[in-house]
Amino acid sequence: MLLGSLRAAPGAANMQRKFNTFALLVIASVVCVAVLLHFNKNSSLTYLTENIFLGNKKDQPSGTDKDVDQFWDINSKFQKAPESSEEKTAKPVHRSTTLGPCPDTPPNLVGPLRVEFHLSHTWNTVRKEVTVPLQDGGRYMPRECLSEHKVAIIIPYRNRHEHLKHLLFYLHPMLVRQQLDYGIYVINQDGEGVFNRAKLMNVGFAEALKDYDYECFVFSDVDLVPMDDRNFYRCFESPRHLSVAIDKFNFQLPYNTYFGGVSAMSKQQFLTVNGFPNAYWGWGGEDDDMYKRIIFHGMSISRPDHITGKYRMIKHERDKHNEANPKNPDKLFHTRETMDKDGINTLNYTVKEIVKDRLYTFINVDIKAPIS
Ligand code: UD2
Ligand code: MN
Repeated sequence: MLLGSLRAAPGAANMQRKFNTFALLVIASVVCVAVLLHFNKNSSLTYLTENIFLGNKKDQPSGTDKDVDQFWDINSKFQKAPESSEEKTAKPVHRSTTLGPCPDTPPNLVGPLRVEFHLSHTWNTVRKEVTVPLQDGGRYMPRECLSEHKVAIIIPYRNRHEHLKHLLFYLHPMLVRQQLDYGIYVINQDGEGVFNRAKLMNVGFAEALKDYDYECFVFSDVDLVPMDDRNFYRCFESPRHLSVAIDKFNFQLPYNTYFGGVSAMSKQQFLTVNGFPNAYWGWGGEDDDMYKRIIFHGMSISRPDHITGKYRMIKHERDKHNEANPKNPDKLFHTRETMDKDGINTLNYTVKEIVKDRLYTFINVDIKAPIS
């Protein structure tokens, strides 16, 4: 169609007048809006728009709908016009202010784990292969959510380097998948005196609390590696026995009141029973004493099932200076009398050195051990 054909149409002059009036109205509106915008340059509307833009660009790179909603909530607090131009770019919204709690069931668990000890690692290969983002001292907290569980893992220790490497190789990735806010503490008994596993646990409890506000403590032998990441290293309503199905015992409890290997107690539960006894030097009995302390204080034991509670124990001989102590079984007849007089309230030790490795915090401690 050609432009000239419109002029020949009937009533064309009338149409032309209507069009001119409409065009004038449009131009007048545009001018009004421009004048309004000019005088409202510092209005909250402009400020909010800038903030959203900066926020989306800098702080919400992979924002979900929920993130955007929270972002709006936060920004609505800043709708007041800024006093100076610097204030416009200040106060970026940090993602941490919008982190929600981690879900009760962590999303990345894999269930049964393949655990093998035939390969020998060097410390360097373990450090390289444990790729999770740890802070010094074997500390971790999830970035994606706020963990509900502040857990210190306490490992009584002396001269078991190979075992520690195997354990950390498997444990760190599992604890990360469990979305714990955790730290690993290796409590090394200094010197050649008689070993005392329970006293080292007490030291670990006291020292970890100096480091961070832990609410839960997992006490673990160095040679026990969990075979299922659904076995939560966290605390429960009752003290928890975690190592319920160890290969060494044919994946069964050796006896019903068994509390050895790996256990978890909240800070409150541990303080209620006055911690572990300090009086069990050498091998045996200290785990049974803890079991009795728990029962005598009116608590019960919780446990995972025999599938999630599976463990492999690294094979070993009895260590030097940790022979079975024939005096220990007798002590178990007196737990009721001794438990409030011997424990975390009478603990005495000297820290000789603290080393923060990437994979663990190593605390070398003199526990005034008798020479065997
Ligand atoms: C059993 C229990 C253990 C504890 C012990 C009696 C199991 C799986 N474990 O372990 O919890 O009750 O009997 O005391 O039933 N350690 C060293 N260096 C040493 C000696 C011991 O690091 O020289 C540490 C290490 O963390 C070890 C733990 O103490 O795993 C227990 O000692 P063990 O492994 O020699 O005793 P075991 O396997 O009979
Ligand atoms: Mn062992």
